[in-house]
Amino acid sequence: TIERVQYDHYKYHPLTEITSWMEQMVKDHPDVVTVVKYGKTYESRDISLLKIGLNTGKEKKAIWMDCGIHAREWIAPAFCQYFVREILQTYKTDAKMEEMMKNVDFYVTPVLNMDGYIYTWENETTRLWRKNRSPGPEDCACYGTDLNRNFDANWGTVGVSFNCCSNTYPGTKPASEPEAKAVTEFVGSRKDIFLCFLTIHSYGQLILVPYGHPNYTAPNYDELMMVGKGAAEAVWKVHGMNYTVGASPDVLYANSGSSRDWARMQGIPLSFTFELRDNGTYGFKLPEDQIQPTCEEAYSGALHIITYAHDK
Ligand code: ING
Ligand code: ZN
Repeated sequence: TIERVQYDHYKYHPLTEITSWMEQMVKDHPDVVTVVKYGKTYESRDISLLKIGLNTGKEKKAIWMDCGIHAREWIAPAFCQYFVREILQTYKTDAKMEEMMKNVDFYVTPVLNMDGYIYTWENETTRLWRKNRSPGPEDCACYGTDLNRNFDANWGTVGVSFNCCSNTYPGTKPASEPEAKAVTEFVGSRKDIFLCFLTIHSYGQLILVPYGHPNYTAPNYDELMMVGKGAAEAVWKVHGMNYTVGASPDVLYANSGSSRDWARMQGIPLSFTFELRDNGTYGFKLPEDQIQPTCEEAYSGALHIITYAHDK
């Protein structure tokens, strides 16, 4: 007999375990889950996502979710994995989830910045690394580009530093980095199918809408705010945590080159950044005993947006 140890969703996992978990999802749900490799990191690791949905033979719409674009935000990959488990567990008994699994495919990337994620697992001195691991330009000794400043969305204009040692270094040009290029090419080549684009970060308890640049407002800003506020209310109902909704210049500070803005500029109507717990008490080092409540509330918020996108 085969005895399988249950995957512990309420612990943080190194990349090797997350990769095996992805393969296990395909083995456990071969009719619903596939792994799609869509690029390579700077250090040549395969960037992969789980494509999840019921095969209906019809053309399907899609939902995008990526986690771990910033290396140190460990709660984000934990959430993507929790999200996958939840939808796979609920669709068999929940009629609404079954309907959505028939109409859309979920494209979930648990760890986008794999090189950076591994680096944060190396030792305590590198635990707070944010960027990817590509070397800077020739005249600079530092490593890493901020992947959430590297997308082709008002690239390099606000909320960046061209000092390559900075945590907001946007790279040498839009999508100069293989990780940002992979998302750009995968989503960009099938942008018409995506109803919604969710990119998961920590921390700050925010739901951010496009755009990060103060001079631009999304054409459907009112809709984005309404849906975002609905999501924040859904989050609040689970454990009473407050999430603030808005465009980043209004909520904190302006930024450019984010994947959220890029996705909206590509025509994907519902594009959001989630900043999960907490508000700074533990910050990026969110204790493991908060993984479960954080994931439960964020799932409720994400599902609010996804359901709206599906029903629209
Ligand atoms: N924050 C995001 C970042 O890329 C952001 C999103 C931008 C938040 C601007 C607030 C203002 O900086 C994190 N935590 O990565
Ligand atoms: Zn982040």
